[in-house]
Order: sequence, then C-alpha cells, then structure tokens
Amino acid sequence: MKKKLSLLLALLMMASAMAACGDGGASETTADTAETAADTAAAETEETETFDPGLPDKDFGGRTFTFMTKADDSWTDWKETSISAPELSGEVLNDAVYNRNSYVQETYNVVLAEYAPTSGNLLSEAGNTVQSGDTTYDVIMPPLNIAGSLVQSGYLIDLKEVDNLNLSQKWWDERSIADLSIANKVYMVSGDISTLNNDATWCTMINLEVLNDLGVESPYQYVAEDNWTFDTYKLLCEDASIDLDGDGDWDKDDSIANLTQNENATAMLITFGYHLINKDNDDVPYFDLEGNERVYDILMDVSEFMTDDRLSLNYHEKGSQDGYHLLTTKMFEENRGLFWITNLQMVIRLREMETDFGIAPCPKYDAEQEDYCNVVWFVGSYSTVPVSAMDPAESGFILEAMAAKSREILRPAYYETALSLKYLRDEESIAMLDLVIDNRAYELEQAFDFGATTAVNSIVLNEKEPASTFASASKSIASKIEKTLQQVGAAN
Ligand SMILES: [Ca+2]
Repeated sequence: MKKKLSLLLALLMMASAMAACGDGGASETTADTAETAADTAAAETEETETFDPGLPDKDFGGRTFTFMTKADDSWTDWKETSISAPELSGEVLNDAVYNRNSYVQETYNVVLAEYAPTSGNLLSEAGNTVQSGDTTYDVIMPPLNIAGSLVQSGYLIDLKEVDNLNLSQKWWDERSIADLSIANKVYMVSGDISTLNNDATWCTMINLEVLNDLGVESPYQYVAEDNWTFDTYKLLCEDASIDLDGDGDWDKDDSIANLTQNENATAMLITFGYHLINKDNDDVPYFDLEGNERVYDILMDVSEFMTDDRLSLNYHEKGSQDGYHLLTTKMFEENRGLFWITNLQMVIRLREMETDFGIAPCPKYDAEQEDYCNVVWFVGSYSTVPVSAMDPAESGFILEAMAAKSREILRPAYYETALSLKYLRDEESIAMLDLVIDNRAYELEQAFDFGATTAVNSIVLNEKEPASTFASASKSIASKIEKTLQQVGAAN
C-alpha cells in the first residue's frame, strides 16, 4: 500500500508540475523529465508545504460548535459527508474526517456537531435561524445556489471581515474567492474542508475499452501535446458512434460517441474560458456575452454538436431506464459511449464498472485558450458564516483550524481513495486528476441566478439565435444584478 501511495504521490506531483508550467510544460514529459519533475516537486513540497493554521493557542472550554449542512440523505449523491464521522470505520475518507475532528476537538477543547435539515429545508431553516436570532449555528455549508439566496437575504457575513479566517491560505480555493466574490465581498468559499466540490468538478470521462476498439489516439496524448481541444474532441467522436441495432437511426440502443446532459450547454461555455456573468475592475458583475462573436461561434458549435443524434446522446432527453437513474450511466457501463463530460463524482458512481475508464480535463476550445477550465457545479458545498453566529471570530477560528487539518489529511485521503487506486483504473488518469482539480472555475451566475443560464440553455439546447436571445435577456439580467448589488450594499 505504501509503495502504491508513493507512486501515486509522485504522479500527482508530476501533474502539479505540469500544471504549474502552463501550456508548454506538458509536452516535455518524457520518462526522465517526469522523474526529475517528481523529485524536484517532492523536494519543494517537503520544504514548503505546512499545515499550520497560524492560530493562537485557545481553549473553547468545551463549547459545542455546530455546522448546519446538507448531510441529510435526501441530498442523495450530493449529501455532505466531510463534516462529521461518528467513529472510525476503516473507510479512508470517513477516517480522515474522524481524525481531523478529533485533532481539532482535542487541540482547542471544543465539541464539533452537525445538524442537517432535509434537503428542501436548508434554505428556510437557515433563514429562520438568522431571523429568530438563534445563535446555535456557527457555520452553514449550503450548495452555491442556496448560498446565493442567503446572501440576497442579507443572512451571511463577508468572510473578509471574519477574524482568524485567512482566505489567502492554500486550503481555501483562491479560484472560488476570485470567481464568487461580489463587489469585493466574499460570502462563500470552497476549500479542502469538504470534498464535495471535488466531486462537483467537471471532467471528461473516457471509456478506454471503446477508445481501444476504435484504435484512435488517446486523449492523454493530446493533453501531453497541448492539443486537447474541442476540434480534437469532435474529431475523435466523428467515427465513434455505432448503429448497434442496425435500424439506421441513432438512439439509446446504439453506441454513441458523446454522452451528455443539459448542464453542458453552460458548462462548455465555462470550459471554453468564459463566465456567464463577468466582473469589472471593481468586482461588479455584468453581462458581457451579448455582442461577443466568438461566444456566438462557440455556442452554435456546441449546440450543433450536442443536438446531433449521431454524435451525442443527452440523458435529459431520454429519462431513466432499467433501474438506472441515468441512461448514460447504463450506456457507459455497457461500453456504448466513448466520452462523457460530467462531474468527477460519476467516477465514484461507476466504481463497480467492469470496464477500464479514465479521466481527462475538459478540452480547451482552441489553441487561443491558455488554461483548462473545469467548472465546479453548484451542487457542492461552501463555507459560510451566518450573521446570527454567536461569535463570528470563533466561527473563523474553527473553520480555519478544520480547513488546515483537512488540507493535511482529508485532501490526500480523497486523492488516495476516492479517485485513485480504488476507482480509477489507469495511472495516466490519476496524473490527469490534478489537471482537473487545479484548473477549476466557479460561476457567479449559479450563485445568484441572474438569468444568463436560461439564455444560454435556449441557444444551445433549443437552437435559438444567440444575438436576439441575449438581446431579449440582457435587460432583465442587468436589473437582477443591480438588485443583488443593492442587497449586498454595493449599489451605485
Ligand atoms: Ca440504431
């Protein structure tokens, strides 16, 4: 096990080094340079990676510190599992949570507790607790859309004003801060404290058996050559569908190159380097897709591809089948699909699959795009502090302590167990994982629902014309943005 783990760590460090080198670095990965890169990264990591939260000694006198989360079963696949673990079970992720909590509880003499309203009630219960001045909850961890609603109601504290919280630490995802701040206020942050946002990160799933049968070049090779683009993706898909039942049409009984879902209408635009809602130099959101010809080209390109029955099968158009929640899961498991651009958690859901599969980042649009952008879907989990918290500085203290310890033990546990040796079937895929996790994008539109999603969906999924669709949506989007700015006290 130890040997396997060190191989894994070497691969991860290699991937980090590749990502840090930017576009050019990946192409130089011969065996020798990879080894050197791993050695160098290992040496650097040993020197620089510390997990000290930099907090003063503190004794909380045994006080209970309570998280409100979505740990209720009604959240199904998107249930929070990173906040509490009642006992050691031998399961690596569970035990990492248990050990982190034990450390924090013992070090600061605090009792950690978790309360989970049923799924539909997280928003209303969080609202009620704030309105009634109930100080029970020190931290609330909602998905992004509920976090946005809580912000609009004035229920959350700007985390930049919370003492003991150091958002520049690596256990807080700097991308989440840059992408989700509004008028320089940070109400929600993603980080190592919960693994759910890893699960919610978009990636390309590759059915390696189908790939091998087709005898085409591996996406890993294209990634290494920095030519993993939408054109490449489409080229690989071009001859990959097979009319298995021979009835002359393309449907759920066939093998379809690109398995997909409605979310990819907006996810692909983010993947290709755009935000649905952009922000100006003052960190004020605005809608800038209207009039952008490159965006129009991208959207029509994605639309043409996603709605072509020969190339793509969208599970939202097909419904559930044969006890499978998603038809595309069944097809992928039966080796009747080459690619599926979806969330990383799908890797875990497919763990029983007999066939080899791998992952890659979501492709770039073209050579003009510098970095991969793998969207983190809103269904994950964000750290927030309600205005009703008994002592926000104490909320900040425990959040910081837990996040730092999570970086040290929960993050490696996630890599080791959930996404590596247990589920992913090939080593190259493991090295791809850091390219996915280290190139993430969060979307403000998904927090506040300004209306850009509806417009993009109708262009891509219903083949509406971009210019007129955006023109008719832009006024309403601008007005919703203005209203939200007023709600956070940042309106002109
Ligand atoms: Ca057919």
